[in-house]
Amino acid sequence: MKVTLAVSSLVKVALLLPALISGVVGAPQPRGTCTNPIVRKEWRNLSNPEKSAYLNAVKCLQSKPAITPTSVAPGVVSRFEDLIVTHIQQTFSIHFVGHFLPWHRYMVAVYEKALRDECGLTTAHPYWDWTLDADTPTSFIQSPVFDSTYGFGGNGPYVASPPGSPPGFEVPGRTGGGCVADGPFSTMVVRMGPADDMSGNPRCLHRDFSPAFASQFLNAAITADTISKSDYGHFMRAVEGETNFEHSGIHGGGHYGVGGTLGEIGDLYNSPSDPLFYMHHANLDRVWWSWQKKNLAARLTDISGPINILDYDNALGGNVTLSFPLSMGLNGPDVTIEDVMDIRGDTLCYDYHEVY
Ligand SMILES: *[C@@H]1O[C@H](CO)[C@@H](O)[C@H](O)[C@H]1NC(C)=O
Ligand SMILES: *[C@@H]1O[C@H](CO)[C@@H](O)[C@H](O)[C@H]1NC(C)=O
Ligand SMILES: [Cu+2]
Repeated sequence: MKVTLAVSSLVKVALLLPALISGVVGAPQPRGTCTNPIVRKEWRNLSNPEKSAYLNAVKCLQSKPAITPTSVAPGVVSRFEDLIVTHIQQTFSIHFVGHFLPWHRYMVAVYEKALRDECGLTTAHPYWDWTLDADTPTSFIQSPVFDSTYGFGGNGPYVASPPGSPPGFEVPGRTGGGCVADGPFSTMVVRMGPADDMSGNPRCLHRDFSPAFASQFLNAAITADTISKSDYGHFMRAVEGETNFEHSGIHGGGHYGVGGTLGEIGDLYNSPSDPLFYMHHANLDRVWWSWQKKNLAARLTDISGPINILDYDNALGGNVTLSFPLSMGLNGPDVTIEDVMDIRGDTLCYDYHEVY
């Protein structure tokens, strides 16, 4: 069985070779190995020039033309938006499913590759360890990630919810909702969304910090508890939490802690419009890798969870398995869950500076 899997994955790598991801598989290496992984670091462990280079690479991607045809997404303009389109298209098949973590692991890797290959990034993708900031609501808003020079900028000014908003729409304790006024993305034009609208709605980037919510769901204790789960099924459900604000997991903690009700990163479809999306998801990936590393032999193959959204009792279908396909649309080659189980494997080739 083991041999069969190894052979089939070698065949797959060979087929994909022309399109292979360079930050993901280094060219001079023998096929099927990852001997020199790039190392992802926490934002505050980058030097200031490294921070600026990363932010400039993101702006570069935002200034390059899209590869998505306008027949698919009429309003798409930039290369940065290509992955947003893919995320919007698959929203209901990549969240609250077993492959939520594998799909988003692959998404961050594909984004990292685009920043490196197309925009000259020389470091690995950084991550935001929110546990360093989430002790209190006040410490959260003071995170260096929100710095206006060496960070992603901060909150928007307070804006009331539109009249007639449904109950349950308000993220508890939200404080913003307006345009991000400082930092490198204060002049950014957001075009995709809201929700699944891809017709192009040019507007500013919004944030709606909900500091108490962030502190509640991104702290070190909840993260440690998540990583303590004994199998992938329980681990995955702890990461995603429930679809309400009372029982969010660390995933919702980042999305709603920063995006609240009115910020793009709080929009289930359009969340990758905020560049912080990738900083948050890189850390969620690091949480998964931290969990995997606690018993790597078993957890490089431990996968389960529903194929269909929220179908935890398998009423609509079964669980995903290692052969389940993951698509990044036009942004990268199709892979399977098996291909992304190991971040130092045949398809991905990166590591984390520190794990939990
Ligand atoms: C990252 O930076 C922090 C704060 O500057 C420092 O305490 C820590 O040792 C650094 N971590 C590594 C692995 O260099
Ligand atoms: C699906 O996975 C869950 C854990 O994620 C597990 O409890 C359940 O038994 C699995 N269902 C089947 C049919 O194997
Ligand atoms: Cu997502």
